[in-house]
Amino acid sequence: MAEAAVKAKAAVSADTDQELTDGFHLIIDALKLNGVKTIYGVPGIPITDFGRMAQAEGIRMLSFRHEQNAGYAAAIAGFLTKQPGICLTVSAPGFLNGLTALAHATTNCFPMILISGSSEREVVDLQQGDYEEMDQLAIAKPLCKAAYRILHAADIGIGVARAIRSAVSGRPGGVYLDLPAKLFGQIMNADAGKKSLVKVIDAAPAQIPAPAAIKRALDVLKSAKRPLIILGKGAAYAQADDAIRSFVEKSGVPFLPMSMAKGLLPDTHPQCAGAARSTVLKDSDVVMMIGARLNWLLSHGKGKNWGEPGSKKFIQIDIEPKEMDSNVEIVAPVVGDIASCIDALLAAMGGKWPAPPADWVNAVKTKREENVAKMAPRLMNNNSPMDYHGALGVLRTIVKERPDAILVNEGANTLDLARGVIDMYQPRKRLDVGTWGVMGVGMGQAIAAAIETGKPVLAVEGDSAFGFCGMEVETICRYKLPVCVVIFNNNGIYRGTDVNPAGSDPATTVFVAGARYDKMMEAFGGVGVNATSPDELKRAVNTAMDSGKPTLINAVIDPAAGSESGRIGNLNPQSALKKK
Ligand code: OXT
Ligand code: ADP
Ligand code: MG
Repeated sequence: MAEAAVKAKAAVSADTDQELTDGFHLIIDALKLNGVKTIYGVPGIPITDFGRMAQAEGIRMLSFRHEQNAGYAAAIAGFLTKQPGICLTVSAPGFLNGLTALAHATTNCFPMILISGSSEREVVDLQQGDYEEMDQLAIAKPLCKAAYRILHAADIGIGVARAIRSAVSGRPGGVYLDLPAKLFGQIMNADAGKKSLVKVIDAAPAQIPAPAAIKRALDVLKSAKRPLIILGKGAAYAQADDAIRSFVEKSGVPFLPMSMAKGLLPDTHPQCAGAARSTVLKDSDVVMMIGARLNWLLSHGKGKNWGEPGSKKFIQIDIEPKEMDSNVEIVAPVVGDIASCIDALLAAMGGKWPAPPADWVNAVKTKREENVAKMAPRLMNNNSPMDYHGALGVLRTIVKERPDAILVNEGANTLDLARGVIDMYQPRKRLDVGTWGVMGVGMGQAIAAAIETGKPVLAVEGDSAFGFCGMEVETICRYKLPVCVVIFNNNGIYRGTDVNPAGSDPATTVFVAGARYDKMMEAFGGVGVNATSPDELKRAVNTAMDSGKPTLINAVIDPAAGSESGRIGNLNPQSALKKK
């Protein structure tokens, strides 16, 4: 099958002697022309041969066990590379499996293209019950930035170009590309086909901020008595690392990194206020956001976390004009791409810039040192079973010693505590649940991080979080990826100690006690380790990171150690009856 299909490219029409091509090859050529090197997906009707042919033509095809994980891989590939990550699925059920990841990419502003095969338009539109019938384009539309369908082989070049430009230009996001089964087999003249392809020029054009906006922003920043810079994952995405560091250092302003912006400047940098989060949010008077939104993760810029109402002025740098004033008034909006905005700010700051008031800088430093000192002894314990701090203490040292490794992190307590404990030293090394707090991103992210960067990956996973994507350990073993998965196994969601008061069924948040996730890795030829103390954990992770062999470490955590919903228990609705 595959061989016959590959040969079709060189087929010659018997009637006219013309060289022919088909939809399969035009799509592959269009993607390659635009620099696509990797596709994440799951094969099946009608895209099985497409995957084979793409592989035969040099595109790296990563076959997953579930489309959702392939989609999360594509989404994070987009974040890491600034090129759209590509996810390929079959029709209806495969498409729907990929859709959560497409929506996640859009929500997180990651460029991604979900390409799904689909059933025949004529049959779908008359609802005549085709194989995997579904109006996929209509369903995808509200969940992504743009959605397109290509019906004719001659439109493949322009369709792929539109999808790429839509994904990466302006605010990046998810794009859906619908390819009906009939398209793949359409034949056209090879020369005309080649001419119909489009190489996208300047897919994400620089968006230069207005000089007046730059001046306004600097005037507000200069007037501050207690300034703060918040770096978000948009700043990490922008890959303007040196300029951002120069700007932050020249300003002298304390900075607070959002989760995936950690490492843009090292967490150990003297201006880092990560360990003084509540203090800087509450007490600052001017806040400059760089690629961060005032959404739930920043309590919408108001309320008790932000001190007295009216006590703040906000400056915001973002590529999306509609983001301004989304939650509170932005007194100095700077609309543009972050690289251009930061360059313009640096140029306008001139040679010298006044340092922020020393009492503010010192207050932040004091609070930070207090919190770091408070945490330090908790990280040194060698308890067995482990608590979160004991286990994270050793992982913190391992990441310090291997700053170019990529850390993937999900869970509730496993996420929230790891974020605080594990310092990051380089940009785009921390990947996690993002804007939606979604569980199950871990294995897709780990796979894409290894593929796209070639660096070793340490995935720190809650046992529940891992359950959403765990079958992909087979994928990790199959492609022999340098991924070390550490499962914080506390027998459940948040804690493993809940009891059902009314019957013999287990409580809703608990899992099989004492499960051995390490055996899953062994089943596929990887290394499995059961670690019951921080010392054992440290040895096992170091061995895995040195060897680069796929490894899964079942880290036994005290089931009583976690708290409900980690650090966001306040978001759980309260029962009205309980309150009475
Ligand atoms: O300043 P103060 O004094 O306040 O102190 C702060 C910092 O200054 C300080 N700090 C430090 N101190 C010392 N040293 C250092 N280095 C340092 N760094 C910081 O520490 C504190 C806290 O700092 P932090 O973390 O920065 O601040 P805070 O206040 O927590 O920040 C607020 C937030 C909102 C920004 C932050 O909490 C945050 O980013 N949170 C993200 C939360 C999130 O997204 N959670 C995931 C979702 S939870 C829930 O929905 C889950 N589900 C449901 C579900 C989901 N999500 N998805 C799907 C598809 N289906 C269902 C499920 C099923 S979680 C979950 C599974 C959970 O079970 P697991 O087994 O996986 O995990 P376990 O819980 O481990 O069992
Ligand atoms: P975090 O969760 O880290 O706070 P968010 O995802 O909320 O970050 O915000 C990221 C913001 O960055 C989005 O508003 C997005 O429009 C913006 N953004 C993404 N890339 C760029 C870029 N290259 N230039 C400017 N803004 C960007
Ligand atoms: Mg758990």
